[in-house]
Amino acid sequence: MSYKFPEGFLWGGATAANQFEGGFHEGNKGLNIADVLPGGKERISILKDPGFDFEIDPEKFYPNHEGIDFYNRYKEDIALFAEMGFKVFRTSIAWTRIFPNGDELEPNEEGLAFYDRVFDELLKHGIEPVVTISHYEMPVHLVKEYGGWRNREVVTFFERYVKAIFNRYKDKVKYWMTFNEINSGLMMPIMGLGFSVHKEEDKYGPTFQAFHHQFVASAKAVKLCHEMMPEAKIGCMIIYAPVYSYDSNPENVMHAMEESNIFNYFCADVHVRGEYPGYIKRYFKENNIQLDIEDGDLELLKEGTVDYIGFSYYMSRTEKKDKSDVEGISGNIMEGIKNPFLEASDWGWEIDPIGLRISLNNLYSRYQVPLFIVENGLGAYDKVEEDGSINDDYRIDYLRKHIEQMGEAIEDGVELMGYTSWGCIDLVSASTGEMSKRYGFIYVDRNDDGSGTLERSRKKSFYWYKDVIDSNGEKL
Ligand code: BGP
Repeated sequence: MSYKFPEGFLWGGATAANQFEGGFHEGNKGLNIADVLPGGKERISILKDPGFDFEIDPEKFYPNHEGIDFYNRYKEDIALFAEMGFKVFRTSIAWTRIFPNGDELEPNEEGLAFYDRVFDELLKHGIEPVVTISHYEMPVHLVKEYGGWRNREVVTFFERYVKAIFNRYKDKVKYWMTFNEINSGLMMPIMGLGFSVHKEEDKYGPTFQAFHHQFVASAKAVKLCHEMMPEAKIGCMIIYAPVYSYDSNPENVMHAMEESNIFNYFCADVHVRGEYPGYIKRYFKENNIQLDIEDGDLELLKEGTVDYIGFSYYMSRTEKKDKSDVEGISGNIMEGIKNPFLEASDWGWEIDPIGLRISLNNLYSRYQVPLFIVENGLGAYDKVEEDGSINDDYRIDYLRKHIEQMGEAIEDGVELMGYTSWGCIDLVSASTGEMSKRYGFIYVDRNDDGSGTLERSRKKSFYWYKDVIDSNGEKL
């Protein structure tokens, strides 16, 4: 069956500054959180239990320092995106390139000039940039000196950063997003909140206070964007994973609903509806959480609601109230009960294309705002054949099945703006810090230990995706 995607559908790929730019010291860039994260098992344990120092150990390898060197190779990479026919390219701006420490008064010209070069190059090829303002990073200095997002002052620094980038790129960027996967902060405080939660007793109250500061910061960015760029669109960005009940026991169904409220909807409710939902107020009351909300904050949340929802979709989750009698946990970071109907990636992420149609319908029926899938894809080990080819049929199969479900959801009436598959060029994995968890259409010769030529080559999926875009999704 072939699907009809709307005219002007935004096909493309997605990346994040800290995972692919490299050049961590170039152009006066300051240190950000990703720069002090090691790779491998050590990273996963830090992500699960944040709390460590921020010093760089000269003996250790830090995968994000060089990334895949997009900083120097952006022209070559953008030419490859153009060859696939990308309409849009999603990336993020590194806060530390613009304000190296985060609390300076004036932006760093070298950092601003770098993104000018990138956006100009994209536009030259007819590719619109889609820009995440903050993707899993913040200046280390702001965390050390101010305690990250727990501190209200950080909102002021963020606002200064946002003003600087809006001012500079207002004629170049039409699609913006505020905080990447803001809701994953519930699972990974280290990323969502930038190392701001260190102690067990700090986990809840300060986490929600930090969320409040991010909501205020986001609303300010949205308002500013609307004032400065009336033609532009600005969205939130959440991670979405439909939560299935383990069985039809109403206790478990209710539990799945509660999990979904907190995980999938809490942040989106504030971003899209501009107010704290009832279930979270109840949660605050029952857990004795009192937020410090300043005068005008609640009005601001109402005034700064987003134009669209950007979201990532990788998997669904299965939940049960009492897990003591179930065997098998899925996932490496976001854990759930194993779903016997689904297969999983090598990292335990359960592959569920129909879950994407469910997600699209859930989100659209709840909010009635345009949706934009800004991440989706299969992390896999790739094998380079002797002749240099990479036959990633498993990736094609994964993407095809997900795009088909997007087609179904569009038939269901969902308003979908576009699709940018994650890691369109191989890059450093966020959860493992490794290169070997690859998502790309473009292979990058770089290994987990930092060896490799960094040479780029086209995988089989490169040609497949080119055809998908060429045919506006008809040829899958
Ligand atoms: C999302 C993040 C990305 C990205 C992706 C894949 O959660 O927004 O930054 O990395 O997941 O995750 P991983 O790199 O761990 O495979």
